[in-house]
Parts: sequence; structure tokens; C-alpha cells
Amino acid sequence: MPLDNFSIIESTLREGEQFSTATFNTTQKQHIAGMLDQFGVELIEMTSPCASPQSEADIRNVVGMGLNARILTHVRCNREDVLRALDTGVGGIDIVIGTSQQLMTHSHGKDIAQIIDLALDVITFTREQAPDIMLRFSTEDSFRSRESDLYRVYLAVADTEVVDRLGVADTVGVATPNQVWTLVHHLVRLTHLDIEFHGHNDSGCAIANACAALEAGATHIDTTILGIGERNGITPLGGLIARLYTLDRGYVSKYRLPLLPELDALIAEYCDIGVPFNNVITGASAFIHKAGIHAKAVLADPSTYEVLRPEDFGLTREIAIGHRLTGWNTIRDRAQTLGLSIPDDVIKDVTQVVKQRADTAPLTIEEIDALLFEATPQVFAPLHDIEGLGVRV
Ligand code: HCA
Ligand code: CU
Repeated sequence: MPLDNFSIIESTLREGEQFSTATFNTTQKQHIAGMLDQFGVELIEMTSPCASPQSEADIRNVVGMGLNARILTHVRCNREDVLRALDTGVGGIDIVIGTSQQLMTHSHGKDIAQIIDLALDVITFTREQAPDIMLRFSTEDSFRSRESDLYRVYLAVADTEVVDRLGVADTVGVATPNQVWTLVHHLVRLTHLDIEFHGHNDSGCAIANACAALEAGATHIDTTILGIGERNGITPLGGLIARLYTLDRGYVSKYRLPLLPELDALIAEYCDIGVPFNNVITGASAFIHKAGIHAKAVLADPSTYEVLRPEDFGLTREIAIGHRLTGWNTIRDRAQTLGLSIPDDVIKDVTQVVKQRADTAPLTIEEIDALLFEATPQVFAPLHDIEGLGVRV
């Protein structure tokens, strides 16, 4: 069952490099690869060695790190690219060619018969050159390709029995979860090969589509940290983790989840973008509860309004206090945190003061605390002897 046994192909160092503000230097690439490896991703995909001299050198550098994760590179469908990729010592090659009318016309100019001939030539050549390498073949823009064309290509490739995996790519982020489920389901049934899904986020479905792919039997999902990639990117690593965690925490227990905030922060820094406020898991507001009704329930039992436990990701929840939607349970909790013992009716009075003042502007935590200290009943110690001094106070 793939959800129990899927692998992440982490493509921050390939798709992620195609993000508008991403230009990772060698040290940064090594740092990213090292952290992804610690997080536990199974595969790391890197930019083609044909992209630039530094890209080629960086693959060798990362391969030389001897990580647990298998290092892959991503190449166009031709023999020269494959030879250069093999020369870097990678553990796997991802080959791709466009099959939609748009890409056939404007990208490589080949028709479906020519694509099939080329694909069969390149994959059999690759297998001859490298009998043990992990080999994947993918169609680009799968969801705008004619269905009959797609199956012709995939079945011809599968028939050679030289590839380990077929890739499905929602290159322009147009697919719906239903469409992804259906295509992956048919490919699993027809080929019995591993299936990879790569989904862009142009219409906001990248996480849902990745999940649909897994539910249909896909074995591999492409992600990038923070979802960076061409345009607005692909399935984010953290988003995929959250989606699966909420189905069953066991699906993602193989990963070191508390490293996620560090990974997101690292890429935000390298790309000079900041982690989006509403980012899944690591956005600044992801674990802030505000309305009095929510806060009361969360204080009693966090699972009332949390499907992700912040502590599983090395994070903490926060209850916003000084606003007009606040409730007396929240104010009482703050008093207890401060060690103050204030009767409930007084807490309720303080709450009304907070609400009234917050109608003008939110109160800071210091202002709330000051109100609570002011409201604390003065307790005078009874007169007694200070032991041994005979002094009455
Ligand atoms: C690209 C295209 C690609 C390839 C995906 C894949 C896409 O930008 O090179 O090989 O699985 O989105 O189609 O990223
Ligand atoms: Cu892509």
C-alpha cells in the first residue's frame, strides 16, 4: 500500500532552482542536501549537469557527501544528456519529454511517433550504459496531453522493461485530484511499475493532487521546500507532510518532523522571501488561536481545534489574549500562568475592561499583566512572631 510505503523525491535542488529568486551556491546546496538527508527524504533530485559547469560540479559535490538519500539528476530525452549525467556518479536519472500539443509544437517539435522512437532509444541506451542505475521516464505536461497519446507513450516505455518508474507531471498546475487519481490508477493497473507524481500549484491543488496520486497507488511524490519552483512552484514538502499526517501520523513517522521549521526558514533565507504567514505548519499564524470560544476549548484540550500537534514539529501553540474577541477563560489562564489567584468574577470584570480597551487597539501582554496584577486581591499576612526574634510584625 503506497501510503504506507511511499518515497519523497525532494527537488529543491532541481525544480526549486527554477524559482525566481533561487540561486544556490555550492555550500548552500550541500547544506540543503545534508538537512534533507537528516530529515529523511529518500531521494534528492538535482539540476541537470548540462545546465551549467557549476551545476555539474555541484552534483559531484553532493554525490561525494555519501548521504543516505539517493542522488538523482534530471535530463532531457537525449543520449548526450544521459552520458553527462551518468558521468557524475548519480544513483538515478530522471528523463522527461513533453507530450502536450503545446510542447510538441513549441518545445521540441516532435510528434508522438517520434517521441516514442526517441524515448525507447534513450532509455534502452541508458540501461545498456548503466545496468544498475535507477531509471525514470516522464511525460511533461501530462494533463494537457491527449489521453491516447499518453498511454501509447507510457505503454511503449513500460514494454521495454528497462525503466523502474514512470512519471506523471502536472507541469502547468491544471489537474484536479480526480484527474490525477484516474491517470495514476490506470498506470498502476496497466504497467505495475512505480509511479511518480510531480504537481505544480498554479491553481492551488498541488498538495491535494499529490495526495490523490498516493491514494491511487503512486509510489513517489516530488516536493520542494516551501514549494518553490517555476512560477508559484510545486507540492511543498511541509504541505505534503501535513496532508499525510492528518490522514495517519504513522505515514510520516519515518521523517524527522522537528527539522521542518529549520528547512523552511533556511530556504526562505536563501531565496530572500520569508516564510508565508499562512504556510502549512511553519507559517507564523499556524498555531495561534484567537477567538474566546476557540481558546477556551484549546485550553481544555488542544485537539478541539488542532489536527496537527505543534510539539511534533518542535513548535508551540499560542493563545492570543489582548483583543476584543478574547474570553474570560483565556484571561484566567494568563493569571494562572502568572501565579495569581483571582476570583472568577474579578477575572470576568478584567475581561470586560480588556474587550472595551481592545475595541480601540489590541492590548500588549504587558498591559494585560498590569491589569491582572492590579486586580489581584491584596492578602495581608496575619500578625505573627518572627521565630527566634520575639518581634511582632
Ligand atoms: C521542467 C518540467 C518539469 C518536469 C517534471 C518531471 C514539469 O521544468 O523541467 O520530470 O517529473 O513540471 O513538467 O518540472
Ligand atoms: Cu515542474
